[in-house]
Amino acid sequence: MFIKQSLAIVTILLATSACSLLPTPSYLPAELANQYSSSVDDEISDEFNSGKLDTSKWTYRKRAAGGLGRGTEFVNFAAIDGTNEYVSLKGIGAQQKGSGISSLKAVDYGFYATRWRTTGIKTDVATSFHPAIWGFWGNAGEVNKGISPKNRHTLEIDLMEFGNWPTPTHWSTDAPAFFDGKRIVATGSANESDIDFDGDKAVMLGAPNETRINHSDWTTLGMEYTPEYLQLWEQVNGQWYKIGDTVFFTDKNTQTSINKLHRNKCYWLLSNLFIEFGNKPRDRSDTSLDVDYFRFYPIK
Ligand SMILES: [Ca+2]
Repeated sequence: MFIKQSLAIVTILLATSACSLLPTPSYLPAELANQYSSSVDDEISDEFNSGKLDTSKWTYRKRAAGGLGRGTEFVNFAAIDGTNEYVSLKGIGAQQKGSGISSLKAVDYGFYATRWRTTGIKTDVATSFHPAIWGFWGNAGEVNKGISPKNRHTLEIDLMEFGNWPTPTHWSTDAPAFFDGKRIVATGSANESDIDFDGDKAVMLGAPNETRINHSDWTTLGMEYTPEYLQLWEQVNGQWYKIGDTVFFTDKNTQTSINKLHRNKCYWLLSNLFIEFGNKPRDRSDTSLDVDYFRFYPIK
């Protein structure tokens, strides 16, 4: 009996010891552990490790200002290391086409985490492509989804969006609000009568951000979307840090606040579109938006 108990204790100690050697997963910022589920919503989250598009979660993007490619030439999978893969959304300059995928499920409050990089994006010349990871009330997909149009106030959340017209080429994080499908200016008014369609928007991380111009490095971003605010995070060397400005849901639209009427569920789009605005010279070098994972931890 004593031997059995001792063996059991030794076994437990060994098991504990073995576990302690494993790196502690830092999937969520530690200080947010009580706020969000420790498990992802598997209906929209994807590690992109299965070698092909999971059509129970994603559809190919359909509508776009520029051309959209199809098939594995444009949406393919490649290995990072071991069994970890990423989805690669190609932009092929000679064909003037980009690519994109859209979620089939819409979600709102929770913590979003995504690891991504681009290839082929040069900082010193305007690119013809437009990589972005963003939420919208419609998915613009081949399997088309959208939330009820009865909600006249809507919100777009650009977790990461490249500007492809200025140089240096850069990305930013913001959240333009819409009324009846048109963008609202940041007048500071709760009254929707003073709408200007060339308006401003709430900005979490402005652009250009000179410290973030090495676009071929993997970048891990997190974003809190709660009924009260939007907050961007970045994970560096396993540690999460808040970055940028908090945008609060209030009763008006400004650069730092969004009228809470606009809070809506979003479909999530991962896209690398071909878009050329104006007459500026463009670099049509092939590009890609590579995404290691997209995770959504619902709010508790
Ligand atoms: Ca992956």
